[in-house]
Amino acid sequence: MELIASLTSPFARKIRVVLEEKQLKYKLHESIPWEADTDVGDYNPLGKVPALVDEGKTWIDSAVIAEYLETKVSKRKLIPDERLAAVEVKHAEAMADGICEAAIAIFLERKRPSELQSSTWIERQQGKIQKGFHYLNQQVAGKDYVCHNNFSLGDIAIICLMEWYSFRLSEHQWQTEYPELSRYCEGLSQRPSFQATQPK
Ligand SMILES: N[C@@H](CCC(=O)N[C@@H](CS)C(=O)NCC(=O)O)C(=O)O
Repeated sequence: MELIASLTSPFARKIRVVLEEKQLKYKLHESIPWEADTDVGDYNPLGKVPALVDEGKTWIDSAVIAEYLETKVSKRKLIPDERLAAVEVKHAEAMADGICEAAIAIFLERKRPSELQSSTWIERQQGKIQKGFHYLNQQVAGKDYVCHNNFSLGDIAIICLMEWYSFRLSEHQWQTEYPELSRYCEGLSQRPSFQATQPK
């Protein structure tokens, strides 16, 4: 099994955490999609990480890859068997991934020459992040896990989002604004699979 990933991508990190949790051995093929000599396009026509090569087939998109790994290895479940419960976990994942896309859009916009940056675009993304964090703060209030009192792919997506956000957009001290989300993240981030995959 070979994972095409960059070490800073929150989407690739989701899969690195899933692989750690399921104790699956894999080869890490590091490739940064933004670099001129990247070979990501050889694996994913969309030029995005992560991609996973397994048994002669290449899978793309972190949500799809996580589902593939769950189907392949049912031990140490990250998506429940019961269908509605599984949709709830996928919903938490989609929310975290969507917020992450908005945060990445800001990060990329700020890399452009300042005269080309759009403050309207950045504000639009900030609105998604603000509402998204508020939603997550409510979802995890008083809880250790986002769904069904069990560790799941939903928790993985949220931790990968929040730690990427703190890593890349560190000027926003979100912890005091969203105390329940902060408490939840502090508890979960001690897990060995998160400790082993810190963005750097
Ligand atoms: N929905 C995709 C998003 C993947 C994604 O956007 N990856 C970023 C890195 S964090 C990327 O490779 N971007 C390169 C590009 O957009 O060209 C997933 O969940 O895998």
